[in-house]
Amino acid sequence: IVQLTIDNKKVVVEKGTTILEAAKTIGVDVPTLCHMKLEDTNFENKPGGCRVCVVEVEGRRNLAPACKTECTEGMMVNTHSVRVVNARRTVMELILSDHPFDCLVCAKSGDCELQSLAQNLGIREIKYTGAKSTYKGDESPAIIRDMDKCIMCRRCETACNEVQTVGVLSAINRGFESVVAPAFEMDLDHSTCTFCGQCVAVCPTGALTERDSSSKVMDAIVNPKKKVIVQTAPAVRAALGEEFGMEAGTLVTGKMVSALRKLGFDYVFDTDFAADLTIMEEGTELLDRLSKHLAGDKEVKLPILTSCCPGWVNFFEHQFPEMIDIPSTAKSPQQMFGAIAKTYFADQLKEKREDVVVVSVMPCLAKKYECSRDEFAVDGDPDVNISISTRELAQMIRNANLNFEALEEDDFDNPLGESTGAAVIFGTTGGVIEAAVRTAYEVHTKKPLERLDFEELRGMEGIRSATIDFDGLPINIGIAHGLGNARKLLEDIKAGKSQFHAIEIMACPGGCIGGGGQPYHHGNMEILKKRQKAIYEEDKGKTLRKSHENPFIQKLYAEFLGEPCGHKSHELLHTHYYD
Ligand code: HC1
Ligand code: SF4
Repeated sequence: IVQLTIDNKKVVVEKGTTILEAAKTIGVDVPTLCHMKLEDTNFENKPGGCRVCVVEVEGRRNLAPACKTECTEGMMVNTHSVRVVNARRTVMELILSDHPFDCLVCAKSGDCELQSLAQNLGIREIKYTGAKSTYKGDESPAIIRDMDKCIMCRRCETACNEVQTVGVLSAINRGFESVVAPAFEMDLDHSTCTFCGQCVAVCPTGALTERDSSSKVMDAIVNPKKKVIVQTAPAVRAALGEEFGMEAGTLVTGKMVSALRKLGFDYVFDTDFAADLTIMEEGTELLDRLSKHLAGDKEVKLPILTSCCPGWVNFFEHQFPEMIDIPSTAKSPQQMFGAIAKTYFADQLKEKREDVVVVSVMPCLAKKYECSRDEFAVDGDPDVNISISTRELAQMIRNANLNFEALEEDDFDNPLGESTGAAVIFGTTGGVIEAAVRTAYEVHTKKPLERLDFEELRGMEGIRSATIDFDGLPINIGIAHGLGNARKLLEDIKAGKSQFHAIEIMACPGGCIGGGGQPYHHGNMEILKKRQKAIYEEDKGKTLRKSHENPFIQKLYAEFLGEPCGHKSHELLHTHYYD
């Protein structure tokens, strides 16, 4: 225990606590551009590089970086003396001297931590001008890197290398030339990047942003030859409101539908419909593998791994190529939706598939990459034409000058807009496997479930496990979110140590609610917990909460697909992976 004084307030903290953390406990927010601590995890980025967090410590000649200085007994700290503020201004002026001045047209404008700090410090002129460092641009299908805007905070490195263990980004070169980049400065597209977008989620400036496709969407909407269909992912409704100043965890499903209709989409459908469909296919595959396993088939692969997250698919294709026959072959709900929209629904509309444009609104950046994969197109026409993020949709709503908060609640169109509570919970870690359990249990036991809420599968722990009793048959379930956690479960499978029958993996911490395309949460895990709560709330409020009870899914099988994992399903709803 250490006792000190910060801004005339007594503080008692554990030994080893930094001034930055101690200040936080008394509500003093010392500014920083590089420090990032992901609460509830062990991940912390503290290179001590930006020097914005300097504070004055009585008796010391130099100002001290709060993120790197440990509290000592009797320390007297001042976080906002004139000397401190002047030093911060100088630091900012130096950072800005090597930064492009295009705030007005920067994708990060309004969400940029550098911009808001400059504002808070009242910077009104760029004192130091001269040479600026410039780097080559990099545009992948999902992410744009503009390293001229990088301030070397190294947060993206922590996200990519420590949280995700992908290891694509690292600092190279020295001095003025230093930059964070993939090895040999190759483009992200040629690296083993999974497009999870977690680097984008933590970047304080406009150095890492999504590839914006909203103008393509507007072009399709104004094209009279096209029928434009939109599908919205489960996690979007639990976060979109934040872009309009609403409290995190406010469900905005009805307002979102209303906004999409006003923006001019011909049909407003729900990815949740396809999530129910995914459960029918993936659940059947799980039960099929299980029954073969119980019959003593040594060839059958268990555990089955969920396959709806494209960041995760990229990860195992790159990093565990010898295991590509373990994940479910079910396409993701985004892609199942596209395949059904461009066949079954296009037929109903009597439209050619090329004249139907499918747009998805996703919390994810990897979905942009996923829909561009060759295997998800027919004669060059993609099943999903354009994927935009939650942030891009918010921008489209602002462009149209809609007053989001005041919008009436509206309902999705049918048939591809009907969904159950099981589909909604896909949006959070643990939800996909809980949805699968609800259906697989009833199909396997032919008995109705007595309880629908599987609390043992819920939560925010990075790796979780539970055994669910399928009427005498114990099913061992594993859950991982964040690719670093996924790696641990995969290593166990590789070593023959895994006891699981089924594992759900989501690339982003929190699952899709923490996706790289969601409103920036700046590392605040409380926001993710509120979004998670909202997802379970929406599930609870649904009349139907099991995927196999969705009447439009039943109709789709009866009229078009036949049976789950049947011939037509295999053709339209399943995929294969590449090593
Ligand atoms: Fe997800 Fe999924 S849940 S992957 O996290 O399976 O992005 O929200 O749309 O496809 O349904 C994302 C979310 C999303 C798919 C579904
Ligand atoms: Fe790493 Fe994910 Fe960023 Fe790719 S998108 S560089 S995998 S953090």
